[in-house]
Amino acid sequence: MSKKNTHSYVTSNHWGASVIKLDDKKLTVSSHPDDPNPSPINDNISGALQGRSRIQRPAVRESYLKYGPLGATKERGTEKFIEVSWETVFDLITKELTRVRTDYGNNALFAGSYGWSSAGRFHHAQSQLKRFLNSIGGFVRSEGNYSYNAALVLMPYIVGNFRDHVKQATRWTTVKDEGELVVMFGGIPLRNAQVSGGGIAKHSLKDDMKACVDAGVRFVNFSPLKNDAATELNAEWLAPKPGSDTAIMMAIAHTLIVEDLYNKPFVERYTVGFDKNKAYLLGNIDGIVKNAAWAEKQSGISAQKIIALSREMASKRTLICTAVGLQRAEYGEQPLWMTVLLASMLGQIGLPGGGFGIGYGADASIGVVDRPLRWPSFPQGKNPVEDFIPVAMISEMLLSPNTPYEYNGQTRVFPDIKMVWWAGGNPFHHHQDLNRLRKAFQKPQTVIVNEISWTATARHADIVLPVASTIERTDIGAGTQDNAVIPMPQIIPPPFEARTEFDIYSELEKRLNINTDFSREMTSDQWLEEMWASLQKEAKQHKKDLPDLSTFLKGDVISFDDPAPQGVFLSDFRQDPDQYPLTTPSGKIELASDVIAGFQYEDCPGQPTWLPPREWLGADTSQFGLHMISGQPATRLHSQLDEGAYSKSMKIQNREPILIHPNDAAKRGIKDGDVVIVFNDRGQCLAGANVTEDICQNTVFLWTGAWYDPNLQDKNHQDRHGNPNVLTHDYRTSRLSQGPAAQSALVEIKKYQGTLPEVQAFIPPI
Ligand SMILES: Nc1nc2c(c(=O)[nH]1)N[C@H]1C(S)=C(S)[C@@H](COP(=O)(O)OP(=O)(O)OC[C@H]3O[C@@H](n4cnc5c(=O)[nH]c(N)nc54)[C@H](O)[C@@H]3O)O[C@H]1N2
Ligand SMILES: Nc1nc2c(c(=O)[nH]1)N[C@H]1C(S)=C(S)[C@@H](COP(=O)(O)OP(=O)(O)OC[C@H]3O[C@@H](n4cnc5c(=O)[nH]c(N)nc54)[C@H](O)[C@@H]3O)O[C@H]1N2
Ligand SMILES: [Mo]
Repeated sequence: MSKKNTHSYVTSNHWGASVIKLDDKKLTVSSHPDDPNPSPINDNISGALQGRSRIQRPAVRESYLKYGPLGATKERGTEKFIEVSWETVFDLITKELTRVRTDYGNNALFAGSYGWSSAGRFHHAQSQLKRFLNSIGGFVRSEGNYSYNAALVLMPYIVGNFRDHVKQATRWTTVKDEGELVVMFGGIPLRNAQVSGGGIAKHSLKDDMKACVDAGVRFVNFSPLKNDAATELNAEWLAPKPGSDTAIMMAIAHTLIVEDLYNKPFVERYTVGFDKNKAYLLGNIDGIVKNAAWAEKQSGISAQKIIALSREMASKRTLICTAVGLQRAEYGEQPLWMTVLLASMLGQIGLPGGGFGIGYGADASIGVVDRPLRWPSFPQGKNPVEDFIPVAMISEMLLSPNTPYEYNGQTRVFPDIKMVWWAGGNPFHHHQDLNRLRKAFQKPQTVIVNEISWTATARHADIVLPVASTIERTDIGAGTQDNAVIPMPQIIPPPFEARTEFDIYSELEKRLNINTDFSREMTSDQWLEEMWASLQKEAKQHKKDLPDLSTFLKGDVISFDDPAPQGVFLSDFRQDPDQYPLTTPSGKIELASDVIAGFQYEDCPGQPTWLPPREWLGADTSQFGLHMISGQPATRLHSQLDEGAYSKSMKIQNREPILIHPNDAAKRGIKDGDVVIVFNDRGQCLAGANVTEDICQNTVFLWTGAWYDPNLQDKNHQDRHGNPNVLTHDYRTSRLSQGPAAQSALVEIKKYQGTLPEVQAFIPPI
């Protein structure tokens, strides 16, 4: 693309490259012309970054400012903030960091700081914070993520490192050429594939999948939501009870056994433990035969359908795709392990267009493109504190210091945290059971949050630092799994008194009167030059000459060759399992695991097991009759830029939409467009009813990401805006992975009566 005039810039976000025109302070954001399927999330940028919710100046919670960390009187999240100078805030932080480290040590400082922050290799919020804290003795970190924690912990025991495997996912090009059937659990929602960690130059998934359909590949979609499969796929839609996929997969496996349709040589050569699965599926262990009739009772999918599909899967080149959304539920390990068992029984792992893939659709790059070389990054340094928590145990850690917990075969003890510092994440978006998190957030003596906007997390802090966003700082864009580098020039200066995080820590480094390990006494421009030079060197080894940094920043996307356009997952292992063993204990696929069995967790035994969740439609639904799913929003990235135009355009009377089936709505006297109260024992929120046959009965879908807006005058702390995490529980997947388990929650709904309260989430608390 050529630049139209001096005020037109290319930039990057997690949802893709875009072109921004600056016309006398007015920003116009459009999609990049080379992107075949650009994301409309771009439309949120200008409205949100220049909106009312932008943090303008450093701010301190009123009673914290008056009485200090040990004297603050009121609850966090209830008070007004006082704007102060950078001078004042730097003094406060310097003193408090020194006090906490001297009195309690660095392991009283939690800076797990989970969250997606923004694209850009240098101004990455967590890397900046972690490097700074590492230079002064470290911090307690968090391990894993909210996306696929069960997979991160389970998969190494049974197939290998999950992050590596996601990159090696079988490409759609091979499905087009060799595939015949794709069976999706949780679909492959194109709305999710708008996004790719670190950015993506071209959204090709839609066209790649469409090419498969044109080549005659059939798609089957097990999902509560019809449009988890794009219309173009003409997928057969089967809607099981949420949380019952494991039972369906077991019945398919059972059918393959009793009809002698499974691939014995594959199971024999490439796997261990199958005898245990066979005994379990045939009912020889617990007396329950996991046949199709049994699965029909659990899932609502007819036995006949399950048997017919089993036969079809065995007779065709079949790819099984399981969405990571399924494992974000109680016992989330089980559908993963069953996916691997099923694919092993079909015996097509390592063949083009066959086998399995977990997480297709969770990121625009999976099965589409990969990174040809290591992109430069801002080094975090070494953390002298060894302690960590599994990421989704944040409330538990703050509420129960010094108590033991189990995780992945270890018994660990929670640290006693006195200070929390969060940069680039929004726990009051991402964590479950927000009323519990509110209580947990009262525990530390000091909470610092670096933010662009007045999110609920910023409102629950003591000290809030206003930071620059992507368009207000210079950076180098490159997606973790993309084959392009994207310029990210500074387009406008940081507004009001916002500063880059690099500047903030460089200043603190001086005041703390310590070493200069953080900045190395370099400016951000010098760091960028150094990072760019290292990329130029790497690129040269790949026979690619890159321009100098300033030319790059003024220019356009630079693409490299995709390293594996015809990649097939585990093809090496299939070819020669002795030469290319897996990294599992046996080197083979572990359909039963002695190591996991040795942990003796009844919530995650040593082989795939049917464990009905505490909350699902198979449990007691007399009080709360609807299963609530809360997946990723089409109109934004999580909670980011919720004040933007596109995000707001889909809200109903300013509330987040909740999808509900016409029969469920009629039963409750609810009409399309009504505002409803969604409630259970844990909390309540308002939402806008979207009555649609796209969702199966007895299930509702409330997107994540509406900014938490509790009415603190109300005894239920009713959220006025539609945040599902006031309703989700904080149980987690199992003791093995301690992952978030948001998708297993029961709720009830009624029509809202009376005058609607105003949504206040975007009004600054100053
Ligand atoms: N119920 C339910 N809950 C879920 C999920 C679900 O399916 N259901 N999904 C989970 C998943 S998979 C995930 S990954 C999480 C996502 O959870 P998060 O990653 O925490 O969500 P984001 O809204 O992306 O939060 C990023 C925050 O960083 C801020 N930010 C952006 N750039 C910068 C920067 O440069 N510096 C600083 N300091 N801040 C910046 C943004 O303003 C925003 O508030 O949510 C999880 N929560
Ligand atoms: N637009 C947009 N895209 C995003 C994100 C975003 O915030 N916005 N977030 C990104 C991130 S961080 C992640 S981790 C990925 C997440 O990617 P996923 O985890 O794949 O996304 P989800 O929307 O949580 O879940 C996918 C689908 O699973 C279905 N599902 C849920 N429970 C069940 C079940 O029990 N059985 C079956 N069969 N289906 C079920 C839901 O209908 C849901 O639409 O998305 C990424 N993409
Ligand atoms: Mo995620």
